[in-house]
Amino acid sequence: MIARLQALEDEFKSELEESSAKDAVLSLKTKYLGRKGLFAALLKEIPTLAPEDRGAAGKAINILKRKIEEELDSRIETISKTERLQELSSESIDVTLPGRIAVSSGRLHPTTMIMDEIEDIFLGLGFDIAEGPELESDYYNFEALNIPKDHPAREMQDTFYIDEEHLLRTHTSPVQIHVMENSPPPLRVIAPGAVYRRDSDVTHTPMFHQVEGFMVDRGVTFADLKGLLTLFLQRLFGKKTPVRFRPSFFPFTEPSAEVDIGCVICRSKDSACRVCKGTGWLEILGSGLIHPRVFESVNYDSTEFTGFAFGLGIERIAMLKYGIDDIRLFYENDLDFLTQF
Ligand code: 2U9
Repeated sequence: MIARLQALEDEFKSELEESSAKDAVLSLKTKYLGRKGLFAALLKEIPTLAPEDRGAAGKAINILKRKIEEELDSRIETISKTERLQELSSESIDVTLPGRIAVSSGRLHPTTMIMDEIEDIFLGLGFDIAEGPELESDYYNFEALNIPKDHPAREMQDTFYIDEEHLLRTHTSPVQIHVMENSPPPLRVIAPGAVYRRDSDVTHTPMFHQVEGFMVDRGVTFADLKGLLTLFLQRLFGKKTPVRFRPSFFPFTEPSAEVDIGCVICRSKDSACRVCKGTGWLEILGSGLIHPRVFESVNYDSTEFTGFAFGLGIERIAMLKYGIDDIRLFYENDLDFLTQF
């Protein structure tokens, strides 16, 4: 029996050596350890041996059986581990590889970009930012700004009325009225936001954006207005940009001035320039010293305080800066247009 077991062990070893696939090792296990396997057959032979040999034979069979079992199990485990590693490495994803579809990222609308730039300049000059409702009363949009009901200036800004008393604001000036009603001078504030006018052509959309601003204190003069607006425009368009002031009229300011900059497209050098029409100048904003009647409506003493105010249209600035000739392009959601800036 001992010699047979030795031969069996040798045979097992050479068979195991040749079995590298998991299936082959599993069938070896069946061949040796299965219910109808070689060891089951050996154990069945024990009762046929001489009684004094049975104990030793049984023991030897079981020792070899356990040894073979351990070797098979350890081989199966090694194969399983290798297979799992191969599986993992074939399934792994290299997250650093570039994607197959180009992902386009979102970006700011050109109007927002100009608005942010203007806000940054005024924040740097010590101004606060104020916002207010787009639905306003006739009083805040017109009356408090020295534009009475029959005033021809109401026709200059064709208005969307909600009812007799309410409207969509035609400028952000009502924000400044709210600010003055709620805080005493000195004040330095800008009011950016959307405004609405019944108008639509290549230079007008029914909704557009403005930044208005004002400063109120003792002793504010027209020289302060000129100094601050020149500084602002040269920060926005470049240090060497020429700036000029022309007399104008607005009901809420007296005296009033329109402000031009030297053409940023042709640098005032092209008599056929499409943008400045050969004049060399671009009208950029309106401004003036705040009318004493406006101060009266917010209970500011106009003998003690003076102030200046100004207003500009954002889309117009973006059009001039980027050489765009139709304002409606801003609101057509055409990505080919919007992704250029
Ligand atoms: C208060 C007092 C005065 C704001 C001003 C302008 C001149 C002006 C236009 C520019 C182009 C509007 O977008 S636009 O059509 N604005 O010309 N705005 S002075 O004056 C104020 C505002 C508030 C209390």
